[in-house]
Amino acid sequence: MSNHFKKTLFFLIALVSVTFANAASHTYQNNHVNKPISITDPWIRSAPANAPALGLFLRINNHTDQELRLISAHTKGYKRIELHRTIDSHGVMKMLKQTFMPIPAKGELHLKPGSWHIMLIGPERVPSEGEQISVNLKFNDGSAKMIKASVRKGGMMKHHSIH
Ligand SMILES: [Cu+2]
Repeated sequence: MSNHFKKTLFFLIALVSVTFANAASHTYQNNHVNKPISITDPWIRSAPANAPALGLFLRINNHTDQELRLISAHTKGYKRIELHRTIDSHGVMKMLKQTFMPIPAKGELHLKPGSWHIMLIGPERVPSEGEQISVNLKFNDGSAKMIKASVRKGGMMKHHSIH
């Protein structure tokens, strides 16, 4: 084997190894990117037939190392849908409209009564307990997630009538 040929062969082997290593890390990254966000236990609190609005709650987990934001929620049969946060302002519970909900890097945002929630306002028909409602959630990274929230009884939320 000529010296030149040996060098070329060595170079080719090195090149192939690097290519394989890249392919492997790519696969890993893609798998990771496939699931940047996971949603658990989406539910809607059951309400009387004349209720002006319904609360939607869930847990959102961010598996990336950057903050993600929930920017909107969409479903049929409501006048509008808003992102809300209930805060305690000098002993008075107030519901404030938010432009987004931050989900911390490698962290969780728990939407629950008395805290962050999605407000389904002006229902054409208030859904009954046990019904499942499809809701599409949109995030600032351009991704969207379709969830199915089941309607069930929930704990009391100190009430306020902003709607
Ligand atoms: Cu609200």
